[in-house]
Amino acid sequence: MCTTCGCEPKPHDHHHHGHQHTHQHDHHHGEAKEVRRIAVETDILGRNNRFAADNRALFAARGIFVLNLVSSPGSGKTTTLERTLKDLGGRYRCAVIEGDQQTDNDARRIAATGAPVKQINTGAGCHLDAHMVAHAVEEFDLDNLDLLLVENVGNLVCPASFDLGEHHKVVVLSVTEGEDKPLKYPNMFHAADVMLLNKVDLIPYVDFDVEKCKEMARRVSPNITIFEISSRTGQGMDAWYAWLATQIAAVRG
Ligand SMILES: Nc1nc2c(ncn2[C@@H]2O[C@H](COP(=O)(O)OP(=O)(O)OP(=O)(O)O)[C@@H](O)[C@H]2O)c(=O)[nH]1
Ligand SMILES: [Mg+2]
Repeated sequence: MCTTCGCEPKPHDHHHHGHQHTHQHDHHHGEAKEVRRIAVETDILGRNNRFAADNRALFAARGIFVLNLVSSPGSGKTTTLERTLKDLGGRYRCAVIEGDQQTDNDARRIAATGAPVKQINTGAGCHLDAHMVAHAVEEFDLDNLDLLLVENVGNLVCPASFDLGEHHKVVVLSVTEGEDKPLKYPNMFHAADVMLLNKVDLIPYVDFDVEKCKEMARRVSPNITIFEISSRTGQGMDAWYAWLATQIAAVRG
């Protein structure tokens, strides 16, 4: 169920689309439905937030640094994770949760790096929620973990609303998507503390203005930390690794 994209049955809202209601009765009926819709949304997010708080307390108690990677489909979340795990797997104890509607393709790619991984298939669902993550982490040895990386379902809208108990949302934006995405999908960029601008190896082949993109991202998220990377060539990854190292050290205490 999702409160953002309409993947749950929602009351009709014809009156917003030019269909004139003239009867007082219809008007009240619509208002009642709207009140019920808001109550359902509040309920879903409230329930999610309670699970997220439990997750956060668990991660804090074990000293695990947790990131929630979000992006549109295909921006390079899994490729970034693969390279990060290959490069840092010797230094930190890492585990991964993979979220996709279907298939275990990404989990198999992660497993090939040697990291423990749990695939969640959401079916019709368009995002991970905190309850799913709570169950997924039961499979890991949490006493021996430094870094938990969660790859959300590829979707630039719905995962923004769902706290998983992570320390930060990391939004991955690739240069093939157009530099205006932060303004078009502001909720996601506002929710993220870090942006990985990926596929910079493709800049010569696409019309993409890096400075404009960074300016747009900062307009919706003034303190966002931005790394320009290519998870294909490895360009720019060292700065990302340095940031990770600082964060992991801080959480470990
Ligand atoms: N040129 C180039 N291609 C990349 C880069 N990163 C990823 N790709 C390619 O982009 C495609 C999608 O990458 P994935 O890592 O599967 O993307 P994803 O975000 O995990 O996709 P979903 O899980 O489906 O949302 C693959 O063909 C990758 O090889 C990059 O830095 N440069
Ligand atoms: Mg993926």
